[in-house]
Amino acid sequence: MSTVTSSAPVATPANPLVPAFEAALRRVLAQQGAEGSATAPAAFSAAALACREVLLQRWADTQAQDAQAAAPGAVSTSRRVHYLSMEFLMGRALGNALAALGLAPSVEAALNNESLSLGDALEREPDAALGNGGLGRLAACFLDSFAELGLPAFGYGLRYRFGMFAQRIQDGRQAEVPDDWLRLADPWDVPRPELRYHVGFGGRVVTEGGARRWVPAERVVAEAHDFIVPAHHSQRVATLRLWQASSAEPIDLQAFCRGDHAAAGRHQLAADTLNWVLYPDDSTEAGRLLRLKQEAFLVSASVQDMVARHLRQHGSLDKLGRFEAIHLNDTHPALAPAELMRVLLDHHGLNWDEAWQITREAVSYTNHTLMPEALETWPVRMVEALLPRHLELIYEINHRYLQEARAAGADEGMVQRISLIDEQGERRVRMASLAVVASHRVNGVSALHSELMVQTLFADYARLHPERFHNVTNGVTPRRWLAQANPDLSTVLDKHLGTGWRQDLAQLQKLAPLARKAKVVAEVQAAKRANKLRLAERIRRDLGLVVNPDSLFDVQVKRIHEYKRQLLNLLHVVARYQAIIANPDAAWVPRTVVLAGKAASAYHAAKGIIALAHDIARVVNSDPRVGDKLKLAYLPNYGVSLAEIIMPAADLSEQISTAGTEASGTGNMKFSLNGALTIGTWDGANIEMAQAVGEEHFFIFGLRTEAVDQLKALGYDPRLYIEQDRRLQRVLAAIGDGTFSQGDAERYRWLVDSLTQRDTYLLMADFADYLAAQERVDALYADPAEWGRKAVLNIAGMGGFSSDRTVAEYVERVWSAQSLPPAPR
Ligand code: 26V
Repeated sequence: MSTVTSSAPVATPANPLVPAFEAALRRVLAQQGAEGSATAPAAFSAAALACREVLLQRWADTQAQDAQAAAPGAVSTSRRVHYLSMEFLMGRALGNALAALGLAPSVEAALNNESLSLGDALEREPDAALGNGGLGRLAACFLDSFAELGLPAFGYGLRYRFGMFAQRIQDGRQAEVPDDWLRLADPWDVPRPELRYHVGFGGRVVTEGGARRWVPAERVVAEAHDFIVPAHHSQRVATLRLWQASSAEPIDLQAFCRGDHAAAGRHQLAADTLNWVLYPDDSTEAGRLLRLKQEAFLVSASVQDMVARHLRQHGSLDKLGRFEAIHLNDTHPALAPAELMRVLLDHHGLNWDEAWQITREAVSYTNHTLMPEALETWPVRMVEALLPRHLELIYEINHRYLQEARAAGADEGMVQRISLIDEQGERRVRMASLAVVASHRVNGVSALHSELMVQTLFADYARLHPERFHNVTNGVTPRRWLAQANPDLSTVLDKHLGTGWRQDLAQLQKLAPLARKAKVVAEVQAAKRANKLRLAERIRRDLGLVVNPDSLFDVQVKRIHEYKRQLLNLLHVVARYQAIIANPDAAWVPRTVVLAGKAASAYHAAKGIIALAHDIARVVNSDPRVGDKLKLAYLPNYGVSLAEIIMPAADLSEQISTAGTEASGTGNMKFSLNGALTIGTWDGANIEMAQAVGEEHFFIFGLRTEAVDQLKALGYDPRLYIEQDRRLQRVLAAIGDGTFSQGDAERYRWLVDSLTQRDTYLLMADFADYLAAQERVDALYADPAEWGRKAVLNIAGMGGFSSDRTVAEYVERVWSAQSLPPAPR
């Protein structure tokens, strides 16, 4: 299987890269051949190393171009973007690099000469899974668009030794295994030993000559490792700069000589620990101090790197905010404004007003969730112990901000609400408040989310500074999520639309009139069937389960969270199972329900949902009365590479969060772009997608946000819904009586209790409407021509959901010099 054959059309017969590339490839293969026989891993590293040479040259050229554009006197409208994120969910890089460089055909030929296959080589690459979910994958799509749009931009992150854990399923339960993604040498890693900065922790602040100076107790060195992201239609690249910590102190030789090796390496170990893991747990207290340290480390190294580059290019700091943009991907890097203030005040001697003006011009912030449990706050005592100077600066920012607010008429209640410090109980720093106060722009990630953001979470700030708040709806890169992941569909699109959609996704519109042509619909359906066969093979390989490729592939893949309601999906599976048993001879539309996703390791309810899915699957899949009328497949270890197989193969995309809870979603876009129809609630970006595609081509169901709020305000009682619905009663009874848990009626009692007593996410209230929508799905699927027509219209409507459009809007509204108020001087 080759996933890059429909690569971008840069691959002309006279691709000038080819001769040098082939020579490099032959050299590496020969070396490896001499050391043993050439194998798929050898083929992978040979191809990657050969790409690396080209990328390094492009990196140097891009930096030179950008330095020229930033030179004093040059007219440049877009500021250089520094995208700070604790997560970048990159996935594999080789297929993307080959597609971008137009080198796939020549590598394929070279490998075939050695009896190797490109598909096998691609499969050897571990995913770079330096992220948890949507937020991290969005950052990865943005890097692709930065390169493609030629934006001078850096992603800044941490070089985690272990990425997102690998998920194993043992006895139907999730087990977490460390993801040792760097166990093989990483061919993409470009160490930059010349880019090193000191980062301090702890200690105290002293006054010297009237100025405050921080004397940290511990110092680590941050060293840059670059990962180069190529554009597909130009020679430009974007840089992902990942920081690696090492100790600034050498080993303690005296301790070593005493034989106390642990004490001798203490500093080194403390520094190493910083890079050990990406926090997979968005929901525990454990390791929080280390997490805060990681955030401070990312922020300090990145801000120092930016200031150093700016000084090299401009010689002074007064215009820093007009040339450099610092973007906070959620609040995880929200210490950045405090760090920038520290550098400007303490290292460069600026006064407060100058430093604050620069900081506010530079900083902007994206909020990615309104869920109160996910809002980051840090105990004041923790910040004080680790970052005493930053805490002083946060206090001063707060003091001045609250004074201004009082002067503008804020009462004490308001002052308490907008304060950067939460004074209730243990005092805590509110990171979202710091991010809003220090930013000139704040945005949400879909129209609904941005609106709710200013009505709820940031209502006070929005009243005080309405001009700060904007919406920028998320998008996904069509290069990875259509061209690379779905070569068959890409070929169909190329034939009818030309190849330009890779750069300008809006061209998909041209497909809409072709939805009436049976031949075009049939071609799209043939591509879908090929992708379904590929997924069916993966399900057989991973689960030993045989599924019917002509059944309706009904797919929900994403992190497991109660608000995303994978449980509602399971309730439907059980209801359908019971209905099939009750009436096996009815004309059932065969369905394969596919689930995948990881649960945070301490998130017990989410893990319970995974267990229930496996328990239901065991019973349903082995019931001879059911056959292929219904199958449930839970694919383990969901990640970017698995998503690349799943997205193109789905008929139906499940986007069923409780209205008002999913900030945007991006999986929803990937599915629809690949020709799935969506069953979804009026939530996040589902709304804008339905409007773009036409609501009549969407399966919309469920309560809308206002209705959810109203119901909750009136005192929601799930029992009222259960009492009225016999199907719901039977489903809950079966889950509660051990039907799926080998007679163990205790196993899911907590779950049934929670649904009948609290049902925080309103599954009971939406159940009947969800089932009705599923019936409409069945009816439409029974009419393949009509289903196919709507699938084509879904693809055609997705032109607006490219991350190129998203990034262009960030440039226009957030990152351009024009988005700043005129300079006072
Ligand atoms: C959410 C929650 C919800 C309650 C329990 C704890 C917890 C922890 C983390 C999160 C999500 C944090 C941020 C995040 O990943 N947001 C996702 O960002 C995507 C890109 O903007 C967006 O498409 C998703 O809707 C949003 O959930």
